Amino acid sequence: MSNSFFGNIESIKYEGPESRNPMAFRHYDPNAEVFGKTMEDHLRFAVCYWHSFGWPGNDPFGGQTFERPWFADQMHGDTMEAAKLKADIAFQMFSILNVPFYCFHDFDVRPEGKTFSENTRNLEEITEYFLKKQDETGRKLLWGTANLFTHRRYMSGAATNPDPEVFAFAAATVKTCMDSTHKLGGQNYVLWGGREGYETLLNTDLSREDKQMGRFLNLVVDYKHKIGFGGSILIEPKPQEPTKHQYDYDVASVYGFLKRHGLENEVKVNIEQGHAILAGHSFEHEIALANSLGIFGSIDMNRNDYQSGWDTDQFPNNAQEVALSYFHILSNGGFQSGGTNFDAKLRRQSLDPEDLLLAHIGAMDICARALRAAASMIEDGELAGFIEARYSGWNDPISRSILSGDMGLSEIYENVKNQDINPKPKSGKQEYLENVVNRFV
Ligand code: XUL
Ligand code: CO
Repeated sequence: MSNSFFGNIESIKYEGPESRNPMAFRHYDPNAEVFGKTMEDHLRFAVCYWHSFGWPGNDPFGGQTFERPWFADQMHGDTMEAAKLKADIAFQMFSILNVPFYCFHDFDVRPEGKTFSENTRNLEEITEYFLKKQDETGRKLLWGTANLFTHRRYMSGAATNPDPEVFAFAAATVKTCMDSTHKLGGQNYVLWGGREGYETLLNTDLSREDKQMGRFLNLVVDYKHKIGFGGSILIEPKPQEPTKHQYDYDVASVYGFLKRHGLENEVKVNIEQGHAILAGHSFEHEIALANSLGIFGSIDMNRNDYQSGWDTDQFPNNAQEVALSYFHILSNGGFQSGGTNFDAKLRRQSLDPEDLLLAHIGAMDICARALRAAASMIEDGELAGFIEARYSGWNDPISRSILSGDMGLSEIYENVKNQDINPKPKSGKQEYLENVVNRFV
């Protein structure tokens, strides 16, 4: 194993806001108490395997820029030996950063086999290896997932493929990934339907594909109960890219889908910042909506470039946006099984191993600052108090009977006429509330 990948850096420590050491945290102090819990327990950070250890630095116009000792071109191909070296360095990085969790797709961690059985054997072997690494380092699995989008067999979708053999292959693959996640003590299992959508309606039957996807998710939920997996099943919404239109467009569409298939009490959402932006929403909108529908699960923390229009998966660096996101997460009681997974990648010019550390240090610091700001906003109470007061008119008996159904349209009409009701508009106070937020960020 290569101990020298990160040079002689052994661990990143909290040094406080005044520190100028680039290899130290200025805000993330895992043991600091915020709002009755340690920062570590609030934020539940996870490193994602695919961007940090799998991605070669390519973009639509250029190929590999990164050189990594575990890449196929440096080893003798995509081998188990390479997968184990990758795991050694990945777990080393989790420890250096003191990140408690990680997340992976099967495709990120094992060599790609020629057959289903070869894939399964490879996944089982690497799962055993991960178990040992988890024991040695004390790191834990936030979630596992199956990559049902890279291989050419999935070009027309996995669950929504017109070919039932692809559906079956994908379902069997998910079973193996759930087994691996369960064995590793994973706290969630994620499904992101990268190709569950369409390129053109000219070749697509929407109602069939919805039924197929509903059946697929029911199979997953049944299997979760069968094996006694105690974690949450999470769907990750995204509106498009790679397909023109993805069915799990946003939190609202996912909720409609879950209701249609009787799964709204079984499945929650993993919300990604960049996906929210692609859907034309803000991150906090998606989180707040998931809270109000009772399906909030976990987050993929990153940021999209606001000009490029792609899913650029950058590390977060906007304190205010991140603070408002954690404000909604904390207002809802904080993470249960979920956490903060950095689904973020370096820029392709960031070649040095230390760039991986610097990216995570900055991201963890931004989240820590944002967490403190969010906790202060809640402790202060002014924002919540304003909303409470804004709707307080609904507490009177007549307004209550409108909502409860006791008053119908004719009774409402009689009341407005008899009382000569004449509403007086009140200010929404947006600028004032934005100023309140700025007191804390
Ligand atoms: C793709 C994406 C995925 C999911 C897991 O945009 O976010 O990496 O997080 O499949
Ligand atoms: Co994601």
